[in-house]
Amino acid sequence: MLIRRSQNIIEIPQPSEITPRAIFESRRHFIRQLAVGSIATGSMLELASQQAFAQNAAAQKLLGKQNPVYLMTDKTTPYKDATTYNNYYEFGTDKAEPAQNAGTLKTRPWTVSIEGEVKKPMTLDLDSLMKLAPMEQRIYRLRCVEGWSMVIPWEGYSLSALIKKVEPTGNAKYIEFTTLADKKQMPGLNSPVLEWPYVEGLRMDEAMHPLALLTFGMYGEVLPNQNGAPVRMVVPWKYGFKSAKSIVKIRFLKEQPKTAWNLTAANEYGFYSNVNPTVDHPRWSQATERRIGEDGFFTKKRKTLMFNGYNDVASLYTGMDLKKYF
Ligand SMILES: Nc1nc2c(c(=O)[nH]1)N[C@H]1C(S)=C(S)[C@@H](COP(=O)(O)O)O[C@H]1N2
Ligand SMILES: [Mo]
Repeated sequence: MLIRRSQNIIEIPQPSEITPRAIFESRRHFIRQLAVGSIATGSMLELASQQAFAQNAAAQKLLGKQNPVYLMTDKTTPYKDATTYNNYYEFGTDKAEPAQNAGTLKTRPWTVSIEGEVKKPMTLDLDSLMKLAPMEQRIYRLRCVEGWSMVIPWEGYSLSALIKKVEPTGNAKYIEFTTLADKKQMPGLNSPVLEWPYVEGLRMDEAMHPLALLTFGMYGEVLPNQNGAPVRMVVPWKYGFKSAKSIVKIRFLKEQPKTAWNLTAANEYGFYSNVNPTVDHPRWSQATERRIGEDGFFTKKRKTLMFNGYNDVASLYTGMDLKKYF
């Protein structure tokens, strides 16, 4: 369930599959209390975070202020699972390989250049980029096209803050993210599995949506390398591959960018790739998903929700045939 707050707290209830109603209701109450900022919850949250969050003693802390607009009743995925089951093909195609191989990624110094259809092109070092807007913590569900999902507390700010800063021209209709491709640091680049560098993109109005998060951390710490350090996107209403890791360049374009997965297999990976349980991938059903960390032989799969439950974005696609523009 996604909690949205405008003037009042508006809840968008989702069918709860396995939770007995009483527990579901009390959780709802708990979240509502959180959203209005009742006193007791600060410490309760802290307790929860100590249990579920950061377990990497060496990691640098990066705790954003929790944004009550983006909370979930779903349990957060254990840190261990979120950091050892990854897709990051630059470090290998096996889910365990990024955690094993990404130690070679050098995340400082790091710069991101912002180019193309903007009035103020700029190259920002990581610290300047991180200071551009207040760091928030948002709990988002991320759904991979392979049929699994995770729930992760991310640290970052809306990409729109950066977009406003560089002042796009009237020609800017799309935004392109290019990620690092350095053979010296990334053994996976020797494999022709994808066209390197890994490139992703969004339409401008999608990129401006407040949900689109420019992300620097998770679980109150800087991003582990395997999760896309030092800066990545998290676009929670789209399949995970749209959320590019380790971004080095952001370009504003007139035309739709050529994205890595779309170039590799256009019939399988559309440019939009909004989570949509009614449009199957040729090899995987998108109707259900398995939540990483709660796998077990008898674990029931969860129903996948339209836009991954982020119904807020629906208005971006009015009049569009989402079967055609998958
Ligand atoms: N640069 C880059 N970004 C990437 C990928 C990748 O292989 N390379 N994999 C994508 C895919 S398929 C998914 S599901 C998510 C996984 O993010 P996570 O490991 O933080 O869960 O990252 C996305 N971003
Ligand atoms: Mo994915």
